[in-house]
Amino acid sequence: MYRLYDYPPSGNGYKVRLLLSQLAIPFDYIELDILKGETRTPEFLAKNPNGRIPLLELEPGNYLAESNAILFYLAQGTPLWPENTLARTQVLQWMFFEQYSHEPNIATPRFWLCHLPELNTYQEAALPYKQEQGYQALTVMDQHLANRDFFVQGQYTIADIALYAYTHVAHEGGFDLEQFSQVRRWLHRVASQPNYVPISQTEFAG
Ligand SMILES: N[C@@H](CCC(=O)N[C@@H](CS)C(=O)NCC(=O)O)C(=O)O
Repeated sequence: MYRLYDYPPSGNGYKVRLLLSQLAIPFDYIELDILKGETRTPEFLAKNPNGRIPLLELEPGNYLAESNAILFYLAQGTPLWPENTLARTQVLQWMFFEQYSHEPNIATPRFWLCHLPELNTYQEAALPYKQEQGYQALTVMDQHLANRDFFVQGQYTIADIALYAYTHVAHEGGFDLEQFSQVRRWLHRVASQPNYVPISQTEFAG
């Protein structure tokens, strides 16, 4: 059985939890506390030298890191990974967008504001810029969704899961989604998918 190493508030970890649940794939859930450095121990670094969750253990000693790579692996052969090459490439396009333009600007303010006792001088100075960049990413998403139900060819895919994870908790990073009506409608569509689980759920049938 798969074993997922994760930190419960993590949106990157949630992407994997959500997909495993939607595909009804059982898994063992191992909680680590990143605030206590539990991903930086020699034992964990032997599993993932990059010292980060999520980490999926496929079988004993065989690990996959990087949330979107894990989504790609798990979605093969399912409707969440489309059949045609252009659609597949568009899914990857949005997943790369998520990692470069979205997650660093929306997840990071959330982490700073919700999980750190106080901001250091670098974080205080960088926060407004990150939030401005985050709003730009949300604007791109809102425009794209103006005439679409989901990000790629009208079909629910792992691109939606990748982008949903931190968008639906963006308010925790100081973002107001009021002006992004298309994004808000899409959030409801994702949350209505079969076998949806909320980010707060960390109990899973193994
Ligand atoms: N690009 C990676 C980012 C992973 C990441 O930043 N994980 C954070 C939690 S969301 C982490 O493990 N931080 C612990 C640390 O850096 O020590 C992914 O998508 O999986």
